[in-house]
Amino acid sequence: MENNSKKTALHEKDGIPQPESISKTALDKVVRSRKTQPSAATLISGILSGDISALSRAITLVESTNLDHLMKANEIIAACLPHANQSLRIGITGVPGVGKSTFIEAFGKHLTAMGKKVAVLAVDPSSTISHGSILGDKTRMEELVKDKNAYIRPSASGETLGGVARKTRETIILCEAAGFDTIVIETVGVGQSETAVHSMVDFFLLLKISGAGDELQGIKRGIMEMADAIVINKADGDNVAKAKLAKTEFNRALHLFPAKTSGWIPKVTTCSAYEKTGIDAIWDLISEYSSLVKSNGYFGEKRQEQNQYWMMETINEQLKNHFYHHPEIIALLEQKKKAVQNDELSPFAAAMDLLGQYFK
Ligand SMILES: Nc1nc2c(ncn2[C@@H]2O[C@H](COP(=O)(O)OP(=O)(O)OP(=O)(O)O)[C@@H](O)[C@H]2O)c(=O)[nH]1
Ligand SMILES: [Mg+2]
Repeated sequence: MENNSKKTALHEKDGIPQPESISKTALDKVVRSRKTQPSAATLISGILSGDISALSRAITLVESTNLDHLMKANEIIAACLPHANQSLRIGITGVPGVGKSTFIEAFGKHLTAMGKKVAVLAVDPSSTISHGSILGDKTRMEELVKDKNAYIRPSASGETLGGVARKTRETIILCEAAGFDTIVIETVGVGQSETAVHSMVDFFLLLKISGAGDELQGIKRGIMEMADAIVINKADGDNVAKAKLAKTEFNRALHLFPAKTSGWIPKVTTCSAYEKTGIDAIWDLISEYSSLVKSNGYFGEKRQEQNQYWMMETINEQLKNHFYHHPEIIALLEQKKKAVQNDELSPFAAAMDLLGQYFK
């Protein structure tokens, strides 16, 4: 009795043999599957034949921090690259609550109904823990999630925007090689994430809602400049008139910006993602943009420019990482920070000391 009281409720009675907590066959299966991770060649042929589970596995490798995984990812990307680039890449931004997820659901369904294959990705470096806004509200994309012609992947997590952006860039390539012809990349307007998304898409769409006649307040000039279209969402019910007014105001404001090198004049339109109205007109104007920039050569030029930009960005990112993770620099950096704080050293001199030490 005494002995028994020490035992927890999880213990079986003495004398009764303990069952194995894990079935041996199940365990063997797990071990075997771990050992037989598909090879790069298997994943490549899977992706090229449109196999979604191969695509997902490859994206997981792209997102990994394990060096072996990254090497495998690089091999896959290199093989996919000649099959990529056949899509239209659309960036969508807007403040939280503007209706991005609801819009992407309606827009995505519109596209798949037209026979397109749509991949939805996100760049949201703030969502390291929640794993991206997309996953958080997959309920808002209920229909699209179930659609076999759509693929939804939440934002990669990472410490830096540069890291998240690189993963998304590479994910675009994999999705395109898997046959997705329309890539939608969502971002919440935090930090520099809009600029990062702008530099990886062909068309940039700013989603807005009508306010109380102060539409232009608080909107960053840079974002207006980047936008190829401004779409005023929630143009339904009592909001219709206000949305129309907002459209006029945005149109007027856009005229104050210099002409775009693409030759495209940004458009303003209204929609209701909720009631699914105005969605077809948005696709029409994106198609109009696409044929314009493909015929005047801007489409290819911009993609080339973006490739160059990402090459340089990757170098910058890697150099910075290497510098800040250098053991000697880590120690010295704190010391120099203190010296600058105490006015013993100028910021410039401190930086030169650190760099001198690094390049020694
Ligand atoms: N009336 C109306 N409500 C809408 C419309 N689109 C979205 N909403 C509502 O607005 C709220 C926010 O929509 P979401 O799609 O989650 O917005 P979001 O931009 O993805 O928000 P975050 O993921 O937080 O950045 C939800 O309650 C939607 O139902 C619309 O066209 N009309
Ligand atoms: Mg959302």
